[in-house]
Amino acid sequence: MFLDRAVKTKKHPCFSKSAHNYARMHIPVAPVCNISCNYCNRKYDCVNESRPGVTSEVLSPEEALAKFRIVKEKMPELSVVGVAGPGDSLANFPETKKSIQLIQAESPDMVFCLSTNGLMLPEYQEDILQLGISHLTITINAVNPRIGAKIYAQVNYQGVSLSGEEGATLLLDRQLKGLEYLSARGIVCKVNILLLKGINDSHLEEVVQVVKKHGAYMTNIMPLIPVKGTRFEDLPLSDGKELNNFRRKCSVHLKQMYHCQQCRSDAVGCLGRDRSLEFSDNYIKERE
Ligand code: CLF
Ligand code: SF4
Repeated sequence: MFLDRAVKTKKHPCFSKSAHNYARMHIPVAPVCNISCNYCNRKYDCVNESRPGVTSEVLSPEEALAKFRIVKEKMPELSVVGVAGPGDSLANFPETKKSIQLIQAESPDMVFCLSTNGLMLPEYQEDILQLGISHLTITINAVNPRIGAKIYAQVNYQGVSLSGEEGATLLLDRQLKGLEYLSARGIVCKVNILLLKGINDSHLEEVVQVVKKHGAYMTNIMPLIPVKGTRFEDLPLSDGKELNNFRRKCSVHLKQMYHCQQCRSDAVGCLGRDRSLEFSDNYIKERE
């Protein structure tokens, strides 16, 4: 790993458990999504990186900068700024890019992090490198299009909407291409995998092995939080013990994350010590 990436990883609470006293801030500047997951209801946040049932405010890049200034002043332990929805960070790339540029101009020492479904990675991989983003999360729930077809209802690419295995094949191809390209150039890539019982549970190890081959630094197997009105709302759930067994099994292949908080897209604070309400737009307006 490149030296500065190793130093930054030590200050990133998602990538390093020992960084638990460092805080991250999500700037919710990405409302649009370009795929349709069967576990997602867009009334809520992107389940890639969020807890459903909590609707986030959406900020413009300028508002994100203003919020960043407030958070940074009150939270000296802030080390990471991330874009994790509420839609997809790359489906809103102009806003994502501008927000990062604005914040970076003031605080070049921040670690910048993106979370994405990966569909647009090949389009934006050069921009991601140039922007100085050091950490990336791609949600890859399947590496077999037959399984992917059960998870993704639609994949919208260049004005065409694909479904079934066709959509899943395109998505997977672009996820793996982006992962490989960016990992090879020093971006620290984590792959999030949603554990979907009866859909991909017997496939998890294969996902981990394939993403490892394409350069992933670690994987984060997360439990499904069922959302009403979605196709997967009644999927059986896993308890913590079962989840950790899956993670342990996969740890033979690759580093695993055990401390994910499935954050909101406007989360602020150290992992497990969320302070997002304190910095919500409404709260700030009330004080003004
Ligand atoms: Fe945010 Fe995600 Fe970056 Fe972390 S969250 S974009 S990598 S800065 Fe972290 Fe939250 Fe788990 Fe995500 S605990 S949901 S893994
Ligand atoms: Fe929802 Fe995220 Fe899937 Fe888009 S990528 S459909 S926002 S869970």
